[in-house]
Amino acid sequence: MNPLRACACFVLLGLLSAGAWAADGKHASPVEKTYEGAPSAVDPAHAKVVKSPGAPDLTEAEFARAKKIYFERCAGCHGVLRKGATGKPLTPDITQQRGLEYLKAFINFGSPAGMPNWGTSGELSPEDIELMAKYLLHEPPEPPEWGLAEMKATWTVKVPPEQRPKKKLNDYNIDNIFSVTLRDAGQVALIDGDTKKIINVVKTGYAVHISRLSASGRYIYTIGRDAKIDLIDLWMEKPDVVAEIKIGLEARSVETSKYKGYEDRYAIGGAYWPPQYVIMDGATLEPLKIVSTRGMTVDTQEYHPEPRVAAIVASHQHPEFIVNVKETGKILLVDYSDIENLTVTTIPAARFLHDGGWDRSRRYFLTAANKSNKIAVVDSLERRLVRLIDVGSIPHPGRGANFVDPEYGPVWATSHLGDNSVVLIGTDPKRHREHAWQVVRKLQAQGGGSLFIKTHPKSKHLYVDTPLNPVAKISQTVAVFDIERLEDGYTVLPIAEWAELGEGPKRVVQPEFNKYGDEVWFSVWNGKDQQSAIVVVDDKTLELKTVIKDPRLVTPTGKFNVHNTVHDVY
Ligand code: DHE
Repeated sequence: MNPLRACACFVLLGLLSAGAWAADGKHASPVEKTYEGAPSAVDPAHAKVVKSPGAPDLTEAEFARAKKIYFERCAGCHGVLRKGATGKPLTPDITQQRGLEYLKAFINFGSPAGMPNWGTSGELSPEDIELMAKYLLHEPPEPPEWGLAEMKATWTVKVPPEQRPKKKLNDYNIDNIFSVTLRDAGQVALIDGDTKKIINVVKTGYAVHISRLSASGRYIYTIGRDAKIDLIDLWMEKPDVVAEIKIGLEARSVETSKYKGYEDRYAIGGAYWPPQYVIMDGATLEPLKIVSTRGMTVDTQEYHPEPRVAAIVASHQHPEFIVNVKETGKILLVDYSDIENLTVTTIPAARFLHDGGWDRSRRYFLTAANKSNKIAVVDSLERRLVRLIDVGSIPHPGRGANFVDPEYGPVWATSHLGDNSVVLIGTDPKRHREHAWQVVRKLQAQGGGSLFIKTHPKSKHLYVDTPLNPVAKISQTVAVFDIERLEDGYTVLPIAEWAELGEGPKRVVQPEFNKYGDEVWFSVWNGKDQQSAIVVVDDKTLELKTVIKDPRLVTPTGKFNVHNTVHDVY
């Protein structure tokens, strides 16, 4: 796997596809495909080779090369088992019917539906295209399972709980620390939000994805794309990793128990491969209960062998984790009060579930079923689906943004990958019943390619990023709406320009507030060998406050403020 390649590919496809957004929402734009098509962390060497009747013979070496290309370039969209996700299914019953020549043309030229043009873009040679077409006629090789024995073999407690500090041993204002993903370095930087100094750079999993906090705010949990979880103790003199485990071969999500009485007790990791989640001891990461997500899809009720675990949030209403299962379109409420006799409530939503967050009351979970162009609303108190709401093309809220609309009352907002809209959904069924769970406003922001949107209870601003927009002027800036005058449109902040970096894509990604809600941080995400930065903006004046630059800040993307992440403030 080579993250740089993915990044370069990003740029190339971005340029090729300027303006080519998926207007119908069913088809992916090339940029979006590339976003989903990052190299799979599943090591192709681990997959068992199967040669199939009806497929041309491949030597072991050819098969191995094709497998590698498939896991690096194709698995993100078509699935490890080729059963299809946002890309089409590619199982031999289908591919053998289509035939070799058809497959070669498809791989070479791509399709308007979003398949990248691997050949004509120069990404794959004619020999590799021939090889891939032949490979697709074979049965998909299956990566291994990852059960308790494999997890335990990778589980290390570096500092046992009894040897950890009994009280905070440093002078940091840990509530205002930011855990910053250094994507291509496989590290997180812990940055002091008060002084803007780097406290420590900690080695984590490959292409580390997100950080989440324990309910007390003491522990940070990070998850790598390779499914490695690292547990960082913020009470140490110099905060560092105290335990680690690998919960599968590929993963994206981690969360901790936040219900009263269970603070810091459990952690949960959700895997893409194998499709499963695992509940762990919060202080040591000892794996306690592993549950597979394989099963029937929500709509056609057919078996899916690879339903990946997407976002997980911790309920504040019950001792439960809320687990999005992407391909089956189901939301699981996993009761951790008795993990021996586990109770799981299954809520039907829509395919393909991705990310989401709480409304401001922290009772309703709003989550994107992104290829269905819907937001699902779950009432975590009554454990039921409230509504599926039609929104724009491929909603991508991150955790979304909560604020009070001057006309419609409390709302939660999402931006979109596939169009320029920002959709506001009413969230107050008590005092604004007529607007609850309705789209009350659609704002027009800079363009498609948005990933994250953010505000803070103390802020009057709504920030909308557009890092995947193919136009540099848009991907390198951010749109800001005045919440009290939404109809006035937006102001554009030239974040990347403020960073004064050299060459590179310089995508501006993921706004995150500090604890006090008076400054907002943006990553300027450059290539792995180029300089990146974090730009801090004064939320009141919308002026540049400071730029954090350091050679150690390699490809910063997500930023997680301790206070805001503990309390789900967004
Ligand atoms: Fe993410 C959240 C999956 C690509 C940055 N990303 C998530 C979540 C999932 C997910 C399931 C929700 C986790 C949760 O809340 O428990 N992301 C995926 C992918 O499958 C995808 C599309 C392709 C891949 O191969 O990984 C993908 N993500 C990206 C990126 O390319 C981004 C922009 C840069 C990076 O660091 O890799 C990226 N994803 C993020 C961030 C969050 C996230 C910053 C957390 C946002 C938040 O505020 O909570």
